[in-house]
Amino acid sequence: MSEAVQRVRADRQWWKEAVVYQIYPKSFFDSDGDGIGDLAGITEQVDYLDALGVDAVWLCPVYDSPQADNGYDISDYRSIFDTYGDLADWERLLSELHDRDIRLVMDLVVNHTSSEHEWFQRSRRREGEYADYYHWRDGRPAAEADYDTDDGPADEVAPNNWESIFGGPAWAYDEEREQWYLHLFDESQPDLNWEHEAVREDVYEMMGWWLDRGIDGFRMDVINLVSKTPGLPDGDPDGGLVGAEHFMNGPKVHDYLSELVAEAIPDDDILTVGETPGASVEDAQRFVGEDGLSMVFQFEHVNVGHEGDKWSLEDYSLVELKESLARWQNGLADEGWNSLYLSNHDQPRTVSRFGDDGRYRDRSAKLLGTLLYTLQGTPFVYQGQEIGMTNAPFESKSELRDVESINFVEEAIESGAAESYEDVRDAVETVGRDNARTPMQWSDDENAGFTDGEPWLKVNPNYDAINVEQARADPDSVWHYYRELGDLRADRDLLVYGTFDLLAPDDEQVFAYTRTLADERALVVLNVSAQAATFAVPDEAGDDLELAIANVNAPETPGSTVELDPYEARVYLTPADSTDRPTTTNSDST
Ligand code: TEU
Repeated sequence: MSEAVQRVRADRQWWKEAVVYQIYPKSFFDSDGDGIGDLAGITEQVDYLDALGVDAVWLCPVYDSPQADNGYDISDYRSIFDTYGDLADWERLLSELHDRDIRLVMDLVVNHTSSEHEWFQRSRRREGEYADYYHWRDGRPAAEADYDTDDGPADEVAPNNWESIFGGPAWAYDEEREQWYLHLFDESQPDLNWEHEAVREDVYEMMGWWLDRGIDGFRMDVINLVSKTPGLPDGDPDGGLVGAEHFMNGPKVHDYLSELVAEAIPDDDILTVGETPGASVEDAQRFVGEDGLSMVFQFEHVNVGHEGDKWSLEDYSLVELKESLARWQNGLADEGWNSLYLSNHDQPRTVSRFGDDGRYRDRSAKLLGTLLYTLQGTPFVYQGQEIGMTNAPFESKSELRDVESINFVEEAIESGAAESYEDVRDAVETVGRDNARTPMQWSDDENAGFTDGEPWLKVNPNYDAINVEQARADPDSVWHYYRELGDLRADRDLLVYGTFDLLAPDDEQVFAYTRTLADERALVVLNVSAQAATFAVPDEAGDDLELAIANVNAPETPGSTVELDPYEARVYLTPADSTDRPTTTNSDST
C-alpha cells in the first residue's frame, strides 16, 4: 500500500469526506403557515436531504433572538426562537437527521450577542462581573477627534474611529451606563469582551450544553474577530474598513481559539469550521494547525472582483479566481483542510455570481457544482444551489429585509451618493444578502410551495421554472447532477484526499486541474465562459483516463486536445477497482 494511501487511512475524518448542506431556517420550509420557515419544516424535508445525499447539515442560528440580523443576534443561547419552534422540535430534527446518518452542525455566534441578552442587560447596569462582559468606554471630547458620531452626549464622540461592518460607527452610546459600547455589526449586536475570562468560560459551558445534546459540530461566526488590540486604538482612516487592523486576527486570537478547542471540543470527531473574514493562508494554517480547528471559511475567492468594496462588483477574472483557489488548495494541502463554498446566506447566489443565470443557467450551475465537488476540501452546498436558484429582482427598498443592505441604501441616499433606491438597485440585486435568502423553491405552487402564508421575504418570481419538484422530475437537472457528483466523490478517495495541481493558470476561459492519489489521477476541465474553448491536455494528466461525469455529451477519453462548449464541464478519472462508477452523462437542456 503506497505511502500516500497509508497517510489517507491515517488522516481519515468524516468531515473531510462529507458533503455539508447549509440551511437558512427562515427561508427553508414553513410548516405552520406564518410565512417564516421553522424547525418542523426542516424535519418535514429530511428525506429530501437524504435523497440529495448530504452527510451533514449546517443549521444557521435558531436560538432566541430579536432577529435584527436574522438570528445572528442571540438573546438566549439555550432556547429556540419561538417562531422556529422549541427544544422538542429541535430534538426531533436532530434524531430524524441522525436516523438517516446526517450529522448536525450548529452555528456558534460568540463574537457578539444581542443587546437583549441578559449578559448585556446586566453589563449596562454594571452588575458584578458582567460589568466587563462587553467593550465599554468613555467617549472622546469631540474637539480632540478627526471624526464625528451623531450619537451620544454633545461635545463627545465615540471612543475611536472604528467602523461597523454594516456601515456607520462601530460604537453606540448607552444612556443607562452613560458609556459607549463596541458593535462591529449592528448596534443591537454588542461585541463580547473575550479578554474577560468569565465570558470565555460561559461560552465554553454553553458549547458543552449543545454537545451534550448530541450535535456533531460548530460553524463559528466571525471567530477571528474576538481579539481586539488592547487600548482599542484608532484605525488607519484610509484603510478600507476603519479599525480592521485592530480586530481582524487580533493579538490573542490564536490563544483564544486554541483555548476554546482545548476547553470545549472533546475530540476532532467534532467538526469545527471557523468563519474568518480577512484571514490569509498563513492565518488559516495556524487556525487549522496549532489552534486545532477542522477548517475555516476564507473569503478571498468570494471577494474576487470586489476590489475591497462589497457593493461594487466587476466581472471577475478567472485567472485571479484560479490563482486564489490554487494558493489555498496548496497552502492547506499538508497543514489542515479546506472548506469549499461558492455561496452562502451572505453571498450572492452561486450561478449568478460565478456562472450565467440566463441562457447557460443549467449548464453553468452544473459546472460550478463540479468545481465544488472536485477541489480538495469539504463542499458546502447552500440551500437552493442544488437546483440552480438565482439572484432575485428587488424593485423597491421596501422589499429588502437584510439589515446590511437596508443600511447601505439609507447611507447612500443620506450621503447624497444616491438620489433614490434606483441608483443603488443594481448593487443590491448583484451582491445584496437578500438574494441568498429568498424562500426555497419547492414547487410552482403559490409562494413556490414554501408557505401557505405571506412569505417574510419575497419569493423569486422565477420559481415557476426553477423548483425542486421540476428538478427531481427531470433526470438531466442540476439536482440529479449534484446527486451524481456526491456519489462519485463518495466512491473515490482520489476526489477527497488526492493532491491538487492547477493546469494552464493563465487561461482566461478554462479552469483545469488534476487530482492525484498514489497511481490514481483525475483530470477536471471546466470552460468557465460563454464562448467555446480549446484545452491542450498536458502529458502529466496521463493516459488511461475515462469520462466519469460531464454536463454535456462528451467523449469517453480526453485525447490530446479538448474542444469545449460554453460552460462545459468534464471529469476524467483513471480506472479504480470494482467500486469505480460507470460513466454518467447528464446532458443538459442548456
Ligand atoms: O458574517 C460575517 C461577515 O463577514 C459578513 O458580514 C460579510 O462580510 C458580509 O455580510 C458580506 O456581505 C457573519 C454571518 O455569516 C452574517 O450573516 C452575520 O450578519 C454576521 O456574521 C454577524 O453575525
